[in-house]
Amino acid sequence: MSSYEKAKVVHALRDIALFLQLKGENAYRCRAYEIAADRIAGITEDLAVLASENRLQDLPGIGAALAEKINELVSTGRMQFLESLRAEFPAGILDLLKIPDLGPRKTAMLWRQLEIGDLASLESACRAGKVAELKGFGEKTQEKLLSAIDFFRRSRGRRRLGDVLPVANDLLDRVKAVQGVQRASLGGSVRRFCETVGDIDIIASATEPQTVLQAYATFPQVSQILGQGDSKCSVRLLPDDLQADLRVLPDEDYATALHHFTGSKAHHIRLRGLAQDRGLKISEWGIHRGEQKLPIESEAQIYQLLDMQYVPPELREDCGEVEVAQDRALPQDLLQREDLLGIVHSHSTWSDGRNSLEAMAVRAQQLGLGYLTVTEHSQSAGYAGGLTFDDLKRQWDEIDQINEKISGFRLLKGIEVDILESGELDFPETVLEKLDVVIGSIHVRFQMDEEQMTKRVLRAFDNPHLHIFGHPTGRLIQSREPYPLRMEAVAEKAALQGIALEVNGNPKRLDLKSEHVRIALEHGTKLVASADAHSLEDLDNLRFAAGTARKGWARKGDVLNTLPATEFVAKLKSLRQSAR
Ligand code: DGT
Ligand code: CA
Ligand code: CA
Ligand code: ZN
Repeated sequence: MSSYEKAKVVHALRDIALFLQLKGENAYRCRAYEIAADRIAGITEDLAVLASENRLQDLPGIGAALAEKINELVSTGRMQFLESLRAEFPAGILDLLKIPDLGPRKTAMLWRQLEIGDLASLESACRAGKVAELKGFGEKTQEKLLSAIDFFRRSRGRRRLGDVLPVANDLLDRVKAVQGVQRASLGGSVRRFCETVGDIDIIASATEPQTVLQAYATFPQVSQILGQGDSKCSVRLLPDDLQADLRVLPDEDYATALHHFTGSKAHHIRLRGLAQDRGLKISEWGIHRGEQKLPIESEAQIYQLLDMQYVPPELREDCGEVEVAQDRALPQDLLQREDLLGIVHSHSTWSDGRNSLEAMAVRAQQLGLGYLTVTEHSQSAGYAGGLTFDDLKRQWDEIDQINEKISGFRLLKGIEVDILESGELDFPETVLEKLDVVIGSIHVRFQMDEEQMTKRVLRAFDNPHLHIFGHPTGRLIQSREPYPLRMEAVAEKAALQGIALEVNGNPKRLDLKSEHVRIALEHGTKLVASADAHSLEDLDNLRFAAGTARKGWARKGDVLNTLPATEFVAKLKSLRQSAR
């Protein structure tokens, strides 16, 4: 019996104690499981032997019933009692206990009185002020819980791609600068453009891997070395303990290693099957035919060997790409950041943005873009400095002046109009018809059921002046659940009515997410890839929008802001007109 399995028993007993406390069982019974867990943790004899000889119940604190449960777990790997307890609660409830300040007693109160069963529901209840109203909690505790949730996510959970990508790119640049490095790339979930990632993976080749690994371990951003071997070094990074794995190999192994450590695991499992059919073996160590290792210089060659098209990293998730690549039907014109010619969604100091219109225009032009659509919030959006019709008219004067001043670039007149609870838009048609670009978004009144919310959105699509549905699900990654919405129905009607769906590139949103992008495209819906810029720096969000759209299999032709300004505006209008 390994110590791992002893740990498993201890863990199970502790979980039982927690679940019983959550159920409000008497303290004595709960305590009995904790005592038993401590007892097992302390034994030096082999647990499997104790169990097989029926000697567990001789241990002080362990009765016949408990001994039987432990026997069951040791011999079958499962414990019915624990599984039935687990089934009574939401999967995320034990996560709550990892938050400092939340013991079993308080967690039980949250569960029984507010049905809070995971971090997401705890967070939304805190934000709605409901937790502060419970006896023994209060405003202060509620505040503390919110920041504890945030910290928990950052330090132990997965991280948002938007927070990790800049760190990963810095690290990669540093690796490339180490003497002797021949090739280097990001790998893993970061290279696949997953919206959250567990850690950073970098793959490099060099004539002397050891020197590179040693240099890596002394990079200034390294806070801790987790492990170092012949070809790998794992570290934690400042400031918040993000893990980063570097693998360095001789150059002849680079392509297969890059491919292996890019993943996903699910994609690889499929490829391994295909390789077997051809008498090949794919592994971390390369591609072998019998004992012979095949020389592989590029990832493209791996797919050639398997008689299929090259699969770009973003698509390697085993969600249909293998079959389609075998049929040689993968899109060859997947969207790239460079395909985007203009910004669709932006805010300036006129509403809740940080920079002036002119500054935004100048920066967008520097980024190589041809236009920027100004889409401030609408009149009822008091929370975000919404504009009245009078404000809009004054803004149009300013836009006209800037457009005269800057050549080769255009500010477009737009609005991000609130979709009200009824599904009506927050400006009359007489105002909306004067604008080049109308984005409709939901910013308030999220508490509707799926039927109501879907109806609200579909109703908005009947407004003849709406062009784009903004951040369609309202989610904030790891902090706010999407509102309930029937995406199939939304995509279908959007296609029918000629309304584009936004792929919002704010790295906290990524909304539509890539899975929804695919649903939208299957219905023939058009997309825009937007920055939702509230500052100069946010203009760079375009790369997150492009990457998310691409991961959802979007091609250049599916995305309207790959068109130049005049054609973009004309297309928005013609899509609506041909629908009616
Ligand atoms: P993450 O870090 O959780 O966001 O996701 P990944 O995909 O970056 O996973 P990670 O860092 O554990 O490993 C990087 C890649 O290495 C993974 O995508 C595929 C490959 N890999 C790692 N472990 C295994 C394994 O046990 N089997 C196979 N086939 N591949 C693995
Ligand atoms: Ca990873
Ligand atoms: Ca890793
Ligand atoms: Zn918005």
